[in-house]
Amino acid sequence: MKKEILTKLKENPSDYISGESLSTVLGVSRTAIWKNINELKEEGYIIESSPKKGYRLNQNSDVVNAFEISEDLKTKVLGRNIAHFGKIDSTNNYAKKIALEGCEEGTLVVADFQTSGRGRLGREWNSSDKKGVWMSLVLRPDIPFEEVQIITLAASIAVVRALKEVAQIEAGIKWPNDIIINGKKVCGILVEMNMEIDRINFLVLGIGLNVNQKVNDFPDELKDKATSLRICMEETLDNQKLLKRSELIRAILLKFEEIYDKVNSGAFEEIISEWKKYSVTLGKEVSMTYKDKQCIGIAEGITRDGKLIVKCEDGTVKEVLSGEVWVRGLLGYV
Ligand code: BTX
Repeated sequence: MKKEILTKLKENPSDYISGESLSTVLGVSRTAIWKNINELKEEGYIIESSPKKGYRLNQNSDVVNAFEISEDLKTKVLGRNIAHFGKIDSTNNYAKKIALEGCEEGTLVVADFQTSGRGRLGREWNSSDKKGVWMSLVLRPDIPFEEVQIITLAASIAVVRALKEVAQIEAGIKWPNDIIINGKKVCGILVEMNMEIDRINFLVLGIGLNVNQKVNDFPDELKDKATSLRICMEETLDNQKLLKRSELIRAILLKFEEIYDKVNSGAFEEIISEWKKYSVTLGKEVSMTYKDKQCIGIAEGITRDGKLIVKCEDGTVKEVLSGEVWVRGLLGYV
């Protein structure tokens, strides 16, 4: 019933619809309409009610749920099966659990709030309530496990493309997994792998994108290094435009599916060449820990499977899989 009411409200974005006409069209009592409208409000929809005119959906509603994401979703596989949570420990944890139980490829797990959002190497990912996109996808790619890094690069490209399309923001990629705007991190990507002998059983691709935070929504230790789309838009373009998390999720799913098809068909060169266009790492001085030694060099390129090629000060050239590489002298948070 809630879906039907929502559909009716969305069909008439600027007009009020009376409770009476909703109850006639949907064949239920006005009390039932009133109860469902209240439930929708509790889910986060902003519904204006006027005793004389009826109900109208405020276009500033920013709600994430399976209904909102699926509406007009153009993907073939990704996000066709959705698990949404108001609150969860980590969408990656849940995605791993259902992947082990055999869920279908492309299953999307998304939450409004994560109590234990995770970054790499056990780091925390700040995932405040309804302020960002906290999502994980279950993938079963047809690639050898040594090439898994290409998924991170592909996902980074997808996010950059989605931000350009939905928010007209040009973001950069800091190798291997940070999306950067104005020198600050707006999005992080965490890929976790489950293997069987020498092949990938499944991957969980976690994406955390800051959307609606204001500076003060971040804890002190993140204020200088994190940003959100809202902050960027206030600083730059159109601060009236409200970004909807569901719209961003749809865009990320579609952009990622386009690139994921290339991953599965082995078109890695195309992916790498697009990634290079957005990279803020290539050509920069980097500092890294390699086999327990500190090494400084220039990031010169990237291999077919996404390793960073670094020419060190001592003249040696190293290929770095992930570990720790900091871009020096460019970004605020080295
Ligand atoms: P990372 O290890 O590259 O980055 C983690 C670091 O980023 C933290 O140590 C902190 O300095 C900084 N940080 C923490 N929270 C934020 C934030 N909201 N914005 C900007 N910087 C932050 C990056 O790991 C991978 C993050 C993946 C998050 C997604 S959300 C959905 C999925 N579920 C889950 O538990 N993790 C992923």
